[in-house]
Amino acid sequence: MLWINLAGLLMIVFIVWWFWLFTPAQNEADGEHPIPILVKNGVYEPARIHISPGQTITLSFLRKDPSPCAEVVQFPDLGMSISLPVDNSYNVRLPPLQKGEYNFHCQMQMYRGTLIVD
Ligand SMILES: [Cu+2]
Repeated sequence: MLWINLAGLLMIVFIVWWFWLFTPAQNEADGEHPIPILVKNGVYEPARIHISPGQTITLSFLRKDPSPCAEVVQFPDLGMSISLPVDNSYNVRLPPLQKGEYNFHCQMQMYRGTLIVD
């Protein structure tokens, strides 16, 4: 009897998690949640990020590469240049963007990424 109650409880927990708690994690580009970007081994991960026009988006850069190459991330179209700390997430808030593609890269343009606003 206890078993059945326990199984039922687990089922409820699972359903709550699946329908209410799990869903927001999929909507990373909805403007509420920062989009994590890993800076490691010469690449931004992900390097192509889809976002919606007119939304205020936050990118959360986690720089794992201590080399000076990875230090600065530049958004030339937005006139932004940001120094990233090593091993600490750093949030970069972007202004609302119009449709189009916006490149971002390190100073030497070895790290490269693209924001796709569509
Ligand atoms: Cu570089």
